[in-house]
Amino acid sequence: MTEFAHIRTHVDENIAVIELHRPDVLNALNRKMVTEIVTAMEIYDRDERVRVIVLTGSGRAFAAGADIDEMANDDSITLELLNQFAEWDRLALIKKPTIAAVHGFALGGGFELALSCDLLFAADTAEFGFPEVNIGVMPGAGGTQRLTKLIGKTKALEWLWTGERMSAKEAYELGIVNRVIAPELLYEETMRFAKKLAKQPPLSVRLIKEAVYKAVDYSLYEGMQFERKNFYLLFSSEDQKEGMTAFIEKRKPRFQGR
Ligand code: CO8
Repeated sequence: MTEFAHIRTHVDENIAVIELHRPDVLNALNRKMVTEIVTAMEIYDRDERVRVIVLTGSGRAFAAGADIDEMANDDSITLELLNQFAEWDRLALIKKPTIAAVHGFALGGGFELALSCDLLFAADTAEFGFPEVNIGVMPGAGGTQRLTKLIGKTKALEWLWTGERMSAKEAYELGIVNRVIAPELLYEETMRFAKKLAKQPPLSVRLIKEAVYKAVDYSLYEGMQFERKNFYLLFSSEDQKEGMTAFIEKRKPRFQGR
């Protein structure tokens, strides 16, 4: 396996495990880390030993979102030219089953990453949310699309507008999470399920996945193109600079609506 800086990987029987590993910043997703996650997923997707891919976080979070320090000074044109979200489109092309095992925070891009997986197992201490609105932006990697498809427009708007965090139990009740598990058993239970799934006929599992997403995601691509233009646009606003600067300076932001 390739050497990675921000993730750790291993294969246990026929389950590949990818662990986000920037614990000092709650696994905040910088661009290199996203590239590494997608690269590892693609390698395991083609690896004959592997039947299921599990994604998890080290330290006290799954991931607390995109790395705010990295993007605080971006502008709309830089983001358009970087085209970083093309990486996220590749995640949707993974053919094998993917399971997110989430403990602690799964916020912003971290929540989007968990929602990009096929199944989501959560520790009862997990907290999910889209706090982007609190720093003057919005989700950019599928959050507005995937959350709305899962829980409907009315509930999605409330969570996205308020930026409040939902508990694992709330996420379960909303149909976002498959299982809520005691934190000390999260990894073990996820692996047990993954190993059970790995015993199912791989081709059936693969083609069922493909068919289910045809039903769910028919217009996801169009939605995500639209979402990302809006995400880029917000980087022209003063409120984005204010929100992210305030976060970095550990003070309350003053938003002015422009
Ligand atoms: N980016 C950079 N650093 C972060 C982030 C982040 N998203 N989250 C936490 N950290 C850092 C903190 O700055 C802190 O670093 P230091 O020790 O050097 O001060 C360290 O992680 C620990 O964090 P806290 O001390 O703040 O820990 P608390 O337990 O007090 O608070 C919270 C935890 C509530 C999670 C808090 O850290 C927080 O609010 N984080 C930001 C959450 C957020 O706004 N996320 C959304 C980011 S925007 C986004 O995700 C846009 C998605 C676009 C597409 C995705 C592309 C990858």
